[in-house]
Amino acid sequence: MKSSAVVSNVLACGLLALRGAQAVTLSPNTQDLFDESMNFLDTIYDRSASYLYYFYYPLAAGPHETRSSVWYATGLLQRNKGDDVEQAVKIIKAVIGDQEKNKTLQWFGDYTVYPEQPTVGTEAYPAVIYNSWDPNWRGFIGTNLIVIYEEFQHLLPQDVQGLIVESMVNNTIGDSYRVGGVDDDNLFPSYSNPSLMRAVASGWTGRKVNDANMTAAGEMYAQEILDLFNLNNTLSEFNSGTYAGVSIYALTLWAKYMPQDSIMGQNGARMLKQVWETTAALYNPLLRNLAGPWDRSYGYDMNKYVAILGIYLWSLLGKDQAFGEKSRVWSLAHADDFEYAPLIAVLAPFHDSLVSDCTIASLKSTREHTVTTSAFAPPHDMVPRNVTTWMYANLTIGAESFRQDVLGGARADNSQWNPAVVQWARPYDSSVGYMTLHASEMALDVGVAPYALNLTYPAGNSSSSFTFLIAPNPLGQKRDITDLADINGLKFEVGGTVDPKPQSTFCGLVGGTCSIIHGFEFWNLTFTMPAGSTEVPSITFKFELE
Ligand SMILES: *[C@@H]1O[C@H](CO)[C@@H](O)[C@H](O)[C@H]1NC(C)=O
Ligand SMILES: *[C@@H]1O[C@H](CO)[C@@H](O)[C@H](O)[C@H]1NC(C)=O
Ligand SMILES: *[C@@H]1O[C@H](CO)[C@@H](O)[C@H](O)[C@H]1NC(C)=O
Ligand SMILES: *[C@@H]1O[C@H](CO)[C@@H](O)[C@H](O)[C@H]1NC(C)=O
Ligand SMILES: *[C@@H]1O[C@H](CO)[C@@H](O)[C@H](O)[C@H]1NC(C)=O
Ligand SMILES: *[C@@H]1O[C@H](CO)[C@@H](O)[C@H](O)[C@H]1NC(C)=O
Ligand SMILES: *[C@@H]1O[C@H](CO)[C@@H](O)[C@H](O)[C@H]1NC(C)=O
Ligand SMILES: *[C@@H]1O[C@H](CO)[C@@H](O)[C@H](O)[C@H]1NC(C)=O
Ligand SMILES: CC(=O)N[C@H]1CO[C@H](CO)[C@@H](O)[C@@H]1O
Repeated sequence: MKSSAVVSNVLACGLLALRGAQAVTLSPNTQDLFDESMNFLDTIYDRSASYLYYFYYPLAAGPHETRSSVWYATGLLQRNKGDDVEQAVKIIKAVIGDQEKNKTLQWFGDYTVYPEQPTVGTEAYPAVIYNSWDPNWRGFIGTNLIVIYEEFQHLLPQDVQGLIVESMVNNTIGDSYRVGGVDDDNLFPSYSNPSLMRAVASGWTGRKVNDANMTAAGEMYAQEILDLFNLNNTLSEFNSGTYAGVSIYALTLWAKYMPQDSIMGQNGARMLKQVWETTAALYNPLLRNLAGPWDRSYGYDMNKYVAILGIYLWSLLGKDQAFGEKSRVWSLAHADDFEYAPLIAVLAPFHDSLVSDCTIASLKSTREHTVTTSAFAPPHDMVPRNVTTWMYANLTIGAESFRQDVLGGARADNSQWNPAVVQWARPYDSSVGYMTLHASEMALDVGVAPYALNLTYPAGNSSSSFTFLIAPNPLGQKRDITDLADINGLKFEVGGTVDPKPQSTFCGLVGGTCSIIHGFEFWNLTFTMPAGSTEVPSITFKFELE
């Protein structure tokens, strides 16, 4: 239990140590990622439709999907074997052909979610943002078209090049209709991943067609994002296994395609390095997981779901470190994000050159240290969130204090928001145990120290409760978790003002009393306050590895 935590400065890596030169060919790790993802995507490509099938849990009966098809087209252009280029061109034309062309609609310039979808905005298919249409598809697909144009122009017929630029003009105009808080939209500068994509889409397109206003709009968005970032050199959408990957992708475009007279060209590489430094400081290579807290997560154990960051780790460090050598990545939870891999691979030679040797060493390091930083996502954060994470070889404890005006983080999504997370190695089978706070309040204070976690609800009362989602035990260990003592691999000592005896329920795949989240089943241990208590709700834990 003795420990001497080293407080780590996540900026320790400095900014100048570039690794390797920019290469045109893929590194062995990246090539391996590229080949495995393309081999998989080849099997779900429908040549007659020129779209990939819709690969998303639960698997749909037949339809195709738009966004992943463009990712695949990027891979086809990179591979350039047989009729790959012809297929890529068919995909690009089909996707742009179906792009919304009516300027008066809120989803002008957006692409379909899937090509068979009914007409959005009809009686049978009402326009519902993030549902029947997805405003972020402008960013995802548009920025991918930029990569295709920049990297593979020499393979594209003249008319397709023109089509891409025209598509980007409509895309950028349509995206300018987005204003956070208006018309059900939520695109504030703090919504990092789509903001970063919007800025580069507008900046690239404005320059391409000599539209000074469009160029200026891109710079303006970029400045707003940068101002938030510079507060602590962190993304407002902090530490997300999935969306840090998207932000890193977008920052790669800032650094690679924006000139030095652009705020994006000036800051993209630095921001990318700093995001990686923080990510590396929070990455535990033995657990193969990013430690908490996670602003937005699609799972609780990166060995069991495809986080986009996992795809980057494959490219940087190899498959074994990212997912395990034998992992069938297409069969993990959230496997559809594996479809992003060809695009990440194509950008990898440039991207990897911005990740310093020091950051690579930090990703591989198991040394004990504590990370403290903060992140700020207005308008939903009243004050910056303060993060403390203790990193140890077989145990990580990470949490953030916050004051918000919505439940479930800035995205108001409690299925993604994990403000206090503990992960540990389970010696029984080397698997990862986890415990995460399922937030039920809009304010939290945290204390994190070696082997200790304290949580307090400053605005709570006797009706407050602390719900923890807990990993089921490994196969062969106790089936039922009715109390903390039943949890495999970690010993708990509980204190605070709560009743120390939790209620236990199971949220299972085919049974139980509550629903799974993102394909993960879990035990729900909920601690309530003693009846009539007038104390501030708090719970404290001391942990010991088994
Ligand atoms: C564009 O959408 C508007 C509704 O906002 C509709 O009135 C108009 O007819 C549409 N235009 C075309 C060319 O379909
Ligand atoms: C762009 O929008 C205009 C209408 O404003 C439309 O005529 C044109 O076909 C669109 N271009 C593409 C590539 O969708
Ligand atoms: C300039 O761009 C802004 C933001 O994209 C837009 O609202 C405005 O209408 C544009 N003005 C002109 C003259 O194009
Ligand atoms: C985080 O720390 C800053 C001081 O650095 C403070 O102003 C802010 O209120 C803190 N946030 C929370 C949620 O406690
Ligand atoms: C971490 O756990 C592994 C096996 O689960 C064990 O071999 C190793 O000694 C542990 N390391 C530390 C630092 O506790
Ligand atoms: C947790 O709370 C206990 C009791 O108030 C206190 O002694 C301890 O220092 C706190 N630990 C942390 C990490 O905040
Ligand atoms: C506790 O606070 C919540 C939310 O403010 C309120 O709905 C509830 O009635 C309060 N409970 C008690 C016992 O005061
Ligand atoms: C956890 O269990 C409590 C009851 O003990 C219930 O109120 C809550 O909705 C459950 N939460 C989840 C995410 O299943
Ligand atoms: C935790 C941390 O590093 N917080 C810093 C964030 O940035 C502000 C403003 O520069 C500092 O005051 C905090 O100390």
